[in-house]
Amino acid sequence: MAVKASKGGPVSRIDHCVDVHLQSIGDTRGSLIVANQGKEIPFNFRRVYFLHQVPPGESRGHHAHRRLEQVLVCVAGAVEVTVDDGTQSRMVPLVEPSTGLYIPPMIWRGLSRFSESAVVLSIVSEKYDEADYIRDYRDFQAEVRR
Ligand code: T46
Repeated sequence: MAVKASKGGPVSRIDHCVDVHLQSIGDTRGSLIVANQGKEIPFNFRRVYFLHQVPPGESRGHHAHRRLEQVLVCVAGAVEVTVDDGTQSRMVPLVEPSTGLYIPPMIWRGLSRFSESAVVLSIVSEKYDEADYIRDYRDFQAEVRR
């Protein structure tokens, strides 16, 4: 995971949202993609879930997590992920299953423009805990400023 400042300035929190390159093993039978804890996935993961059958025009997310770290991988189809650290935002298209996006804590994320039949895998560091969510953008900005 290489972290680089986005505009030549100091590294900010959004610069820690980086591509994750999964190991892809292909042969004549097709392709096998691997995510190893501690290698491609830079945290110990406790939970995996996926989003699918998202209706056209629908979006997901629109929240931040206080502690949770995440890697999102669009294992089928394509999706756009917008990440926002309260100061800067960036849109990251996920278009192929061997490249995911790492999202550290305290980043607002939204997923939109799901293609038909898109499946988005989420690998996360924490068990489900509603108290870890910040679901109001103004609350998020206030916590970022603190
Ligand atoms: C994220 C994006 C990409 C559970 O009961 N257990 C779970 O593990 C999860 C993830 C959700 N839920 C419940 C909570 C809600 O009642 O399922 C319902 C839908 O969850 P939510 O509205 O948070 O769904 P998304 O797609 O907006 O967000 C989810 C994850 O919650 C979130 O961590 O980053 O996918």
